Amino acid sequence: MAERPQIIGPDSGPEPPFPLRMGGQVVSGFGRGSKELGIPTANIPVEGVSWIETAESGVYFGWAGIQLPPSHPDLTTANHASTAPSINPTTANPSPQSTVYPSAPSPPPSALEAGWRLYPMVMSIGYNPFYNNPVRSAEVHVLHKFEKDFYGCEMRVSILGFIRRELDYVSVEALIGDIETDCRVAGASLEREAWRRVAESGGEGEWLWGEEA
Ligand code: ADP
Ligand code: RBF
Ligand code: MG
Repeated sequence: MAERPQIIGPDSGPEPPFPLRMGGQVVSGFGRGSKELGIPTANIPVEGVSWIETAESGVYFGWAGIQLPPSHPDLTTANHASTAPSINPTTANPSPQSTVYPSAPSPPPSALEAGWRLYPMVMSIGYNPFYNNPVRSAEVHVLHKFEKDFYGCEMRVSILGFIRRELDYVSVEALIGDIETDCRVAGASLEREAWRRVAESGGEGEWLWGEEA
């Protein structure tokens, strides 16, 4: 994709139909080695999500809450901003390493003690035309560099906006290049005050840190 907007949605915050919610335990995905591409995605089951069938296939962004187990190394590194990792040197985007993703608001002490942490995220909903998946999937790339996996953990997402439609690509490098842009667009969109506030108490917060079913 050549020309792309660098920010999504108005400064006043998300607009209907957002926020949309989805949650569940992180399961194994297609094992396609998206980690080797530098883009791990936490897969969550789409069964029982009422809006998923009618949602447009594509890339969305918002906040994610994850309940990490007591032994998880990332519990100590609380909610600070994360620098984008170097994803793939062969792509044409300007140094993603210099991108700093916004930190999410902090959950209250009780939720922190229970292992909940909030992060910015981008996610893909659809059939991954580049890989021709037979089933619709939902996978979340959390904008944080984790020390360790979190398979089996409870994950909650609050989706606040739509970035672009799902595309087919001529090469894996082209796909990675667009995902790098998605990450930057999500970070820039979420760091605005009204969009951060959505992840606080009284907004989507209680959902994101597991206090709401
Ligand atoms: P799978 O095909 O099983 O989904 P991936 O290569 O996509 O495998 O890796 C996903 C797993 O990596 C997640 O389930 C999670 O445990 C871990 N992980 C580590 N860092 C991240 C991250 N920043 N975003 C999403 N998942 C991550
Ligand atoms: N797959 C596609 O086939 N087309 C896409 O446009 C596409 N966009 C994605 C955007 C993001 C932010 C993420 C995290 C993934 C995207 N994928 C896309 C899915 C990608 O193919 C998938 O993560 C890997 O195949 C691992 O399952
Ligand atoms: Mg995955």
